[in-house]
Amino acid sequence: MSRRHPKSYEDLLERFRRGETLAASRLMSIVERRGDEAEEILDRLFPDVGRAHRIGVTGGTGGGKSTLVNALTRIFRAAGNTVGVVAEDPTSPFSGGAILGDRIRMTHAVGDEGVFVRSVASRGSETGFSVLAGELSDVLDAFGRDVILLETTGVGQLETGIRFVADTTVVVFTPEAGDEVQSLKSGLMEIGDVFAVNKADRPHADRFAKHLRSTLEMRYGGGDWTPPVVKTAAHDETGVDALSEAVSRHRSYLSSDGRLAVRRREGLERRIRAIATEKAAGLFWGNPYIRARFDGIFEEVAAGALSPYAAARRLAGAIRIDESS
Ligand SMILES: Nc1nc2c(ncn2[C@@H]2O[C@H](COP(=O)(O)OP(=O)(O)OP(=O)(O)O)[C@@H](O)[C@H]2O)c(=O)[nH]1
Ligand SMILES: [Mg+2]
Repeated sequence: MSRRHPKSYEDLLERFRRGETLAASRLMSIVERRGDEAEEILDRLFPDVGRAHRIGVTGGTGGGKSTLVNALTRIFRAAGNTVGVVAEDPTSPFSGGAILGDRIRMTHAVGDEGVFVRSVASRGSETGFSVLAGELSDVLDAFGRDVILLETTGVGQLETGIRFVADTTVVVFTPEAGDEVQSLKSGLMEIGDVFAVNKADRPHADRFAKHLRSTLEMRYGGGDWTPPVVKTAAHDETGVDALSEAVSRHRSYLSSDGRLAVRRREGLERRIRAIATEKAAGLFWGNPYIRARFDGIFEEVAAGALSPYAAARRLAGAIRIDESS
């Protein structure tokens, strides 16, 4: 019982505020587990959040996102920034994330207190990875990290959520055959503030980059910001300086005319809605009235006497009756 008492993290918060990496790591574990304690911690940290530049790095599997994040880390460190990294690990619940350590080769983090790396299993998250990524970023932000790099896989229907967490979203494409058509049609086109054509050491990189540039020019040309396209070869860090410059230019762009504030407001709104929806669903399924009636209604559907929609309407309607009584 006493472990659940708020006092159990009071000491952690104090050590966190003194800059202890281990305390930050523990707080992130609590946030990752979610629940009341996680919420209280995030409530407490919120006033200290908002200073860091949050950079999302997303794209298809194996495109070189981790390699780019590692290279960008070196560049941001060299410029005097502290760095936090949150990397989504899409490992299935079956393999349990055991190979996590091998997947992310953060060589520029080794032995450097100024770099904090956290990999997170994205499995089992109903709101997608982005809400958790935002919360973990809050912890790193309150910890005083200047730059936060968020690696997410840009696959699946929740792929675009990172756009609402990151100030700057870097979309990573590769020039591989077949990607051209697929990539340019994907939701990733909508969310990139900066595009990297990685594995530029491979054939057709120029052609792909040109095509991407003209597509973006058509879409955004004449506007305030046309997303730049940077060719990179992350494995030997070619072009990564140019990529970090493009990211910094986007940050400057956001800083003028209150754009950053507008963007963050949008992100916060999304986040509140996602959390509230999750809470409402929890209340619904935890409601004694619903619990008591579910089995009976379900049996009616199973017996063919009621349609699934009619059953759901009856359940949802019951909440209203329950609340007004
Ligand atoms: N030839 C070449 N290989 C690269 C380049 N960048 C990364 N790689 C290699 O591509 C492989 C995948 O790189 P990662 O950085 O793990 O890619 P990722 O997008 O993080 O992969 P997931 O997180 O598994 O989706 C590794 O073997 C890298 O060494 C590049 O620019 N050129
Ligand atoms: Mg990776």
